[in-house]
Amino acid sequence: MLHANNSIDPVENAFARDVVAGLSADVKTLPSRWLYDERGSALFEEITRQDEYYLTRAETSILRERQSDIADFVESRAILIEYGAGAGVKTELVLAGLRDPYVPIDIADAFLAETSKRIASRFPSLWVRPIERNFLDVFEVPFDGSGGCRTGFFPGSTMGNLNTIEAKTLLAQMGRHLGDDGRAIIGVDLQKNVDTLLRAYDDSAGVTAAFNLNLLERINTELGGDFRLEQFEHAARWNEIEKAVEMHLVSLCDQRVTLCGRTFNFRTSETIHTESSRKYTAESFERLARSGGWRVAEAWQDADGLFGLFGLTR
Ligand code: AVI
Repeated sequence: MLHANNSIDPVENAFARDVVAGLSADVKTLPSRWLYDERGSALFEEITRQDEYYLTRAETSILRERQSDIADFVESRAILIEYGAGAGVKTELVLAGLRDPYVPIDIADAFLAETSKRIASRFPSLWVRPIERNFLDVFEVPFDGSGGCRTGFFPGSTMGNLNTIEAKTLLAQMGRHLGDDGRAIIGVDLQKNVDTLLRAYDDSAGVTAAFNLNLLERINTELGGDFRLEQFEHAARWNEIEKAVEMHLVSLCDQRVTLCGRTFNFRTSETIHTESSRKYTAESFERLARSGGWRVAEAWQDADGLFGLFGLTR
């Protein structure tokens, strides 16, 4: 809703609420989910094709090379529930060994519709039942009457974008959705030398920089902000305590920004923290899985040991 001064009401608009709260904090931060408007989603797709961004290639190679092991682990279960749809060819590799139905869960309506359409045309006899939800919300996946066992699929290292509380909450929710005999396949990026990690989040073509800066553009367009993009710079930083690559937007001068009828001051070099991508070892992921009620039964890696795909049981 627009106020008399043409600003968006942060009480009613979730994006405005998060931006106002995030920029008002002592350490400025914005939730990474707002990076994914239409342009942000397209830029993310482009990131996955950059030489430096090894994650997608490595995970896809595991799914291809270990397809029969993964099919054995899944044991022709009915019902694949995918947390965050749109993983494209990765989903198709897992679906090849499964029976009905396929349940993609995603907050973005357009993504869900596109994924459902693509999967339905590739697997004409598969029953696709999309659920439009934020997978971090608490909700039920309706019982479909087939009584089959369920498998959860959460690829792409999106787990790494969740903080520890969110990750545990999601794992517990997956436990409820998938049941005591359920299984899950989760992809996470592995810890490695910091140079390789930082290059993956600051590619030479500048696609990741454009992806990060697009958040300011989105604030300008949707919330009437007056960010001057040329006065901010993308930075990827390694946080040794969190074992995470962080994306920041660095203010290049002392400046003042207005949005939603409020003014925010930035000092030179002050940053907005826009995303964390946590990196795991087999041991640290095992600890996380256990804290969410799961046990690691299988661990698959690509030939270079860059990425891990874990098969979980209860
Ligand atoms: C979606 N997610 C797993 C990506 C990652 O690697 O954390 C998002 C991303 N951010 C910058 N590059 C890619």
